[in-house]
Amino acid sequence: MNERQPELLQRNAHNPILTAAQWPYRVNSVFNPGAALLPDGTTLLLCRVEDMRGHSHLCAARSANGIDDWRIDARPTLMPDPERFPEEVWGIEDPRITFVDELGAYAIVYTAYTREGPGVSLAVTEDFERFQRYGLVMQPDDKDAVLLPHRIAGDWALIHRPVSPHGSDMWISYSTDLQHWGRHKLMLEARRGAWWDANKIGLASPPIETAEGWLVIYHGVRQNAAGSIYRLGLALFDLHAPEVCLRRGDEWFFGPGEPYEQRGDVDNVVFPCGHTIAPDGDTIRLYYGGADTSIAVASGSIRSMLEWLERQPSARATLPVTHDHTGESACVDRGMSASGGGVT
Ligand code: BMA
Repeated sequence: MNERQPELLQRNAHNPILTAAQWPYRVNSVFNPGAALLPDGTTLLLCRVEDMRGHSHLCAARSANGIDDWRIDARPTLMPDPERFPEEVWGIEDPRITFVDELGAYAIVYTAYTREGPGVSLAVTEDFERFQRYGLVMQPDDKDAVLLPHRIAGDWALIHRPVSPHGSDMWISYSTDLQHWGRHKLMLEARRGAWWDANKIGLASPPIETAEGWLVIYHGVRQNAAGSIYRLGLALFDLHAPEVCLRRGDEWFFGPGEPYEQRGDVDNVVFPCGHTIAPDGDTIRLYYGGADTSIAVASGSIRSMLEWLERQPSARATLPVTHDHTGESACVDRGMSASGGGVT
């Protein structure tokens, strides 16, 4: 049986750290923030804010310590602009932020809620005041997307989560200009059957570049008779070919456990879209939406996450991993056929 292991993430005692009650204008809920550590050390959260119509926009909150004393923009920071971008007709949601050295700016990849379902949009900003919109870069049904912070072998790389009749898996696509995307590759498949991450997964916060590979926190959705449970897992991908999975944890490492995660507009959801990493290069603060209602933070160590991944049973079973980069991955559910099966 499993030995008891220390928790990888510790919830902050002040959770939830941001709620609708703190907002300078009337809103229903605040959740699923993207995060950035600004050059002066300020933590900026770009929060998804749901208004009283049920439509979302994005609003920035800034704090010197990343925990309290938030300064919240008096008005929405980034509003849907359906006149120029019709795909934003039902709102914009779930931003994920990466600082891109080459652009000298932050890339924000977010969900545009189109009449045909959620799609992926991109905007770039230097200051979180003025935004250059690229519009829809992945058509519906697609979400849970982020831009990697630099080119891979000369091309930009976008992780996203299209929906297919076979399941909702993570893909990666490449581009020379941030606008036109191709060379689509399957990155991580949802497992099938009884697994905690069966049928539907998606990227959580942006991948973390480590010496061992891209460390990816992803969410898995378990459907049961009572609804869904959103939990978090870990996987590691090749630095030079991020579609190649090196390790994948079998178990989830974080899930709804506190009242603000278990009860809200959507019960039993922890949903991170952003994190900050301290100057020590190891301490991570993961910012997440609790039950689609409020914002919470939990902290941990990147090194401990990598060590945890190494101890996972399937990592042991599949190591040493020898990849020829032809797409065969150590991370498929070996209990099932490659074609999936079991789910219709
Ligand atoms: C997902 C996204 C998230 C949301 C989650 C739980 O599909 O829409 O924004 O937090 O569902 O409702």
